[in-house]
Amino acid sequence: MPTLNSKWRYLFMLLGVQLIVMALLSREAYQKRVSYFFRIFRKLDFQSGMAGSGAAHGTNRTGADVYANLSQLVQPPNKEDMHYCPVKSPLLSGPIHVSFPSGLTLSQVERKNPLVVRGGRYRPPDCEARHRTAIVIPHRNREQHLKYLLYYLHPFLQRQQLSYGIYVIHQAGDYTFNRAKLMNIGFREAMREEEWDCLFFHDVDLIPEDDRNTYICDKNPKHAAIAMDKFGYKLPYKGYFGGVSALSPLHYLKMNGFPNNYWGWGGEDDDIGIRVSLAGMSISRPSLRIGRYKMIKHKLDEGNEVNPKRFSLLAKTQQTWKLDGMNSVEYELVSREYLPLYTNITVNIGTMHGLQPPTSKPEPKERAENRPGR
Ligand code: UDH
Ligand code: MN
Repeated sequence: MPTLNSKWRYLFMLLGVQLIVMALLSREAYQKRVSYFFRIFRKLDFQSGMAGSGAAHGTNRTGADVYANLSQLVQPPNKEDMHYCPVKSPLLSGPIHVSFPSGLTLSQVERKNPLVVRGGRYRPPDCEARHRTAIVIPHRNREQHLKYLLYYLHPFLQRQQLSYGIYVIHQAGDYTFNRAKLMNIGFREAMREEEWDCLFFHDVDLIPEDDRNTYICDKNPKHAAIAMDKFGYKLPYKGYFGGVSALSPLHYLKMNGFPNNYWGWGGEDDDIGIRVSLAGMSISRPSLRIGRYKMIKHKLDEGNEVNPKRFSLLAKTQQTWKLDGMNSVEYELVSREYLPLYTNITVNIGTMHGLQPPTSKPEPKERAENRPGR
């Protein structure tokens, strides 16, 4: 039988323990500890999702989880203590595991990237970025691919300690697709917003597989997607410039941007490659080991049929590159939306016969042709 005395002792002990717990919780590190536990729960939650899908795709698990070690990202005590980020990011780990889990949602991607702000912008929380990169993605009717790209690209860029923004340039209507023209529009609309020092022109279906493939510009225009799975992780031919490429604003303007007159599939990437040399530059490339990409499997899209004119256009690049490009791009801005994971820019680019039609589309909010870059 406990005596009255021992009851009081227990009561005091209990109170003491409560006081210690409260004192611990109220300390500065409380937040860190709570977020640490949240991160563990999120990690477990996601890993269970990925495990199922990896098996479903029959993939061998190679490379690191693209979100691994991003939990190291924390705010410094105050902003004045910020220094430039190191030349080589300590967050890099090399090969990244890429698979395509079914059931992934955009809000899951949002939750995995709490430091990404409106419009798909990010800057490292703990250091001043050395590079400011805009990603420009030509897009129509590939929402599923976009979701996967965002899932991988956000942490990939964060690992590289870049200041970055993601722009999706969405072609309105169902007239023939024009990838290169959408890139020109992306260049203008991105540069209008910020002084990016590098632009990555990025197909929506290509997922980088190695985080040492840094999304920064070189002295010369860079072809980043040098080793794609669909070409057996080799360069298909010497002048190939498709998939993912990186140009500084100076490079871009020097070659008068990309051609506007390739409607449908094919040819425009070779034209861009030719422009690089016509403008007196050469193509730089990462190593085959690092410039690796997985392409999400797909068929040729409706509205992007193979362009039968591509070879005759290519034969004339030397005569046309100064007349057709950034200095002649015409389009109507339909909308600009600052979404949580990217800035969506919807444009009417017309057809090979000009901007009209389509007329059945919603009234454009702003006319943007021939306006200066900023
Ligand atoms: N794109 C769209 N929507 C379209 C067409 C193209 O968003 O309707 C964009 C997208 O960013 C895509 C890029 O343009 O990644 C290039 O188009 P693509 O992916 O069709 O080009 P790719 O060279 O096509 O990958 C290869 C033809 C696929 C046929 C394979 C059959 N086995
Ligand atoms: Mn593709």
